[in-house]
Amino acid sequence: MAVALKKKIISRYLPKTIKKSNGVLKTLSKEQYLRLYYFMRLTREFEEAILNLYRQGKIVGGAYTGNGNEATSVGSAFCLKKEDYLFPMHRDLGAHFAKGQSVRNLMLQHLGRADSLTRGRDGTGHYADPSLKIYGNISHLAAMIPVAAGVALASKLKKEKSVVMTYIGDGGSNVGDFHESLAMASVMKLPLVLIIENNQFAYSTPIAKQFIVERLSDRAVGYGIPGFTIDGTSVDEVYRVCSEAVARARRGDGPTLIESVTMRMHGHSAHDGAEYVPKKLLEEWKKKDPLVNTEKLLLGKKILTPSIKSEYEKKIADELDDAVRFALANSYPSAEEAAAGVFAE
Ligand SMILES: Cc1ncc(C[n+]2csc(CCOP(=O)(O)OP(=O)(O)O)c2C)c(N)n1
Ligand SMILES: [Mg+2]
Repeated sequence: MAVALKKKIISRYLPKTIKKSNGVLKTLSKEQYLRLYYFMRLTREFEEAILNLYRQGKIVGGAYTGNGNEATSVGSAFCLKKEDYLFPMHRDLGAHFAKGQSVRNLMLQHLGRADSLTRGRDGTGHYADPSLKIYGNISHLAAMIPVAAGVALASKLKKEKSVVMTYIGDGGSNVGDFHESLAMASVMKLPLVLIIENNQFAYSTPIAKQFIVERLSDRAVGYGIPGFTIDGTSVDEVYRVCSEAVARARRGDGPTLIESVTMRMHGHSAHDGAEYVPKKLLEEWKKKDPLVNTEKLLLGKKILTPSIKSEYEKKIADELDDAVRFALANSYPSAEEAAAGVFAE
């Protein structure tokens, strides 16, 4: 029921708004399609590896996945250039890869090791890598949006022509920071792209108990900026709408709000069996698996061939093997190192 409703919403809203574009819409090349597919597969398999390590007791803290969200995380960050800024959330591992982060660095990070980007002080995505302009998530929901808006303001003042892309969940989009940031970003025409990943749940709270607007992109109207609701399982659609929003931001025309509709296929994190999610809903969304459907699409277009597919499978398995071995061989930080720099003297 919820899925059918969402489908109706998506199909009703999409085409009209996209066609209004002024010609910057890009079609993906064969090479781009293959890279998107590669990153999506890498993301899915990296997270599977993390879940296995979690079950083996080798992960300190939680293990979050973006299973079902790969087209959104990869397709959106893929639109960014080197000079753009990425502020991903906890379901956006794919965005880190698309922005150039290495498998080894992300594995060190997830295993909380001394040579990770947080030097072992964190076991998820709370790192920053200024060399790649990736600023990992702030746990307090929506607190990252004012920071991203601030960076967009700095970029504008410095005339960098850089774009800032950030994300928030359906649940997090109800927090005040979300609205305050959009109020400021819209008035100041900041180069910000804000993506709401509507994955139907915020922990155990379904969207029906979170908001009564028909689509979260309707909130854009209140700030006088464009709002789009897209099928977040279609990498094609995610890329097309996000690249349009990025182009708009780069032109100096201000922020865009994008609601990407997906499903959280796993529990909130590995400890959560998500018994509260109706099985039927999961079965319906399983048919929209972004990785499976992208694979079908590319095989159909003859862009992906069985031999390229097995080459990718092998490359990913090797990369993950290498990264896991490399990270496990690295030590944890000492207690002193882990605590250093956390509090101001
Ligand atoms: C301000 C704030 N309130 C509560 C939490 C605890 N919390 C962490 S994730 C989460 C659910 C987030 O749901 P949503 O925004 O939909 O993102 P999703 O996990 O579904 O991707 C909650 C309640 C928090 N981190 N920050
Ligand atoms: Mg959610």
